[in-house]
Amino acid sequence: MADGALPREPGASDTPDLGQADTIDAGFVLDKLRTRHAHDAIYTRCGSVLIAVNPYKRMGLFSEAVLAQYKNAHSLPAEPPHTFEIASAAHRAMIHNGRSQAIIVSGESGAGKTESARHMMLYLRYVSNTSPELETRLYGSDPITEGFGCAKTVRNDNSSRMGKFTALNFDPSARIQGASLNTYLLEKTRVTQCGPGERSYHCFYALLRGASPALLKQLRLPSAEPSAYAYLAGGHTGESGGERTDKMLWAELETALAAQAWEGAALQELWQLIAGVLLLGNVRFDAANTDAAAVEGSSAPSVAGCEAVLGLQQGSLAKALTKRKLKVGGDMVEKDLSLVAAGDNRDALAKAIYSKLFDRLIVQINRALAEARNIYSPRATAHVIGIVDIFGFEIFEKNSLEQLCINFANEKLQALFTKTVFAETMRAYSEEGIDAADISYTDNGALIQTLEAPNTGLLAILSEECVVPKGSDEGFTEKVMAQHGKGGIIVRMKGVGPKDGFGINHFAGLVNYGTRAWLDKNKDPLNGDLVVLMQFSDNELLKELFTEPADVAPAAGDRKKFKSTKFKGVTDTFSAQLTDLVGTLDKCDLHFVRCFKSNDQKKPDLVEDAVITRQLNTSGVLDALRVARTGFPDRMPFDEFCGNFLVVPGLGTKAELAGKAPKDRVLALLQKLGVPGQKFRCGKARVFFASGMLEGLRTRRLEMQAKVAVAIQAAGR
Ligand code: AD9
Ligand code: MG
Repeated sequence: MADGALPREPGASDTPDLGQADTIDAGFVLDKLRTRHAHDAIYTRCGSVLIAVNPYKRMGLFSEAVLAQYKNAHSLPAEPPHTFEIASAAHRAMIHNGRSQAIIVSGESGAGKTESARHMMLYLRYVSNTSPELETRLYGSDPITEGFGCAKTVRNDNSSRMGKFTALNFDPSARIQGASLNTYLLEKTRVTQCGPGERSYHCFYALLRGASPALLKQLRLPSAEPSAYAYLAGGHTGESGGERTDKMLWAELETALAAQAWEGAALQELWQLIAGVLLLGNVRFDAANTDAAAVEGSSAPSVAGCEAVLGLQQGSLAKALTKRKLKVGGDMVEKDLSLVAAGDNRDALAKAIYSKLFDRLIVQINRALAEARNIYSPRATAHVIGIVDIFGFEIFEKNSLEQLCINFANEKLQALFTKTVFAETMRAYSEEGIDAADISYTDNGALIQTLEAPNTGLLAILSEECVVPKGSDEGFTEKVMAQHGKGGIIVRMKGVGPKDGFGINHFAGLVNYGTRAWLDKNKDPLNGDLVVLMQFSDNELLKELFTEPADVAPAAGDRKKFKSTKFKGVTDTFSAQLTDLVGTLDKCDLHFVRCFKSNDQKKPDLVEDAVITRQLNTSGVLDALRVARTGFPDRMPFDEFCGNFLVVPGLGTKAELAGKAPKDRVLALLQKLGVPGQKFRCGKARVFFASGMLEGLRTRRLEMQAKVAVAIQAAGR
């Protein structure tokens, strides 16, 4: 397709808006999406929701000509559905209604969320005359969030391993002023292990393949080969396979980091931390010493290198990894750690350094953005347009605490989704002059409460179990079942012991969660001795990362001290972030983009029905369509209804009803058909039917026509 061309619409009879269809079900939606995809129409409207099916090919849909087309459009639905249309709708609504707007983009990994968010950002930049400073500081920061927050997975060569909320600020005259960035739930485990075919974060490979041999030497890295580092060697060690090579990313990172004031010593310290993580991974412990861990002789260069780049005293790291200081009576004594505990210690430190560094990079981006804003537009922010690019619902064969957090986030966003769709439905009824005061819908509020209620919710039970003496994963599971096992939301998990997990009936379906290691995952423990060691580092950046009040749980033995300060587990932090996000979104007009994968092989021009059906359920689109049709789900324009039923013998002739207004004709026909008043409502141009009514009328029409045909045949014989 030529650059700048819009997607062809399949034909006049095809509506690009599923919300306008007479009746709706999964088969119907699947059919529509399949047909549209075959015509390269990758976007489909579904009321206020845009469904974007990943084409896995470049189609030239995002050129300047297309941007201009949406910017200049008089009315939006007249244009084919597009991510630009959603961005434009948000921008126009902000100007006309003076309200903040948010666009929630969700979908499975690899479905196209980040690409869609990027396209909408592109549109907002295009229409907002962004200052050059903001351009560099916001859009220029992309390589940083991608380099440090994205990785190759089996599903996506450039998978974002965190949720992201980007907010653009506008002043009272709708001039763009600045922006801010929030990230959620970075996947830490990837730092120390990546599965077959997957990679760790891009920045490691960019450093190894992009940096000069002199820099690698300064960073004490013995090789430029990813396979030389234990944390990378278990996964794919080649290029990510995406369009950008590691060398290209390195060049982009150099520019992007410089624009965020990462220069000179600060920049050097940053890369020292990344090198430190790689070197930590190469620290091995003597397998023979299971009770009293000791660093293996061959790892001495890695330990020394690590100490050098992390700015630690010689000999301090090996000791802190293998021993632990304990207070016995009034004295401090040193206790040997087991082989397993020392390994855990090393990995926990690597993860803590990396994730704290990531957070620091985001803080720095926000600082730079705030500076740009103060220079260019110091007026108060009046409105915000935010874009949420967040992990979609996950149902894997094995699900753990990570999936629960992700699915909890999706439940919260789904609640906003159904609330918005319902409000729109009510607005549509009111515009049609239909009394809908008695219509309500069921939402997922009970499930959200089951998860987040203070004291009794699943997350509160988890954090409590992290601090009680002898708390355990089994104890947690038992308590959850005792508290919630009878309500139908949390159920016994088939095939495992009653203390090993449970199922949760999410809006998207039943998900079975195994609860092994949940306490540890929630505590995310980092040995206090290591924290202190980092605080005494000569690497100023590292020192700063660890001097904030430790939000980590002390290991077993420190429980008393621990309980006195309020325990904040990983899920508590995430839950608080989520409450914040939902609070922000609640103040905005919401727009939704649901990204769908067309197939699981990342192939262009291929639609797999099962793949689409799976996402229809988990995306909540069908649920929303049901809510959109609450009360009177089926609808038909007056003319169409008359066209269908005036021809039915026995219901009166065209002549008899000819002089009447369309609405009166419909009312007369419905009376003749004997439809009770509570089963339909007449709007201004359409008649709305209660569930099943229209289908019943269609069947009756066919039966009546068949009867007459038989009678005519009999008479003719
Ligand atoms: V993840 O949850 O971060 O793993 P995303 O963000 O949903 O995932 P992403 O946007 O990264 O997926 O898209 C995955 C790949 O699909 C991209 O790298 C592109 O190769 C491809 N893609 C996605 N959207 C489009 C599109 N509109 N046009 C062409 C696309 N290719
Ligand atoms: Mg992404």
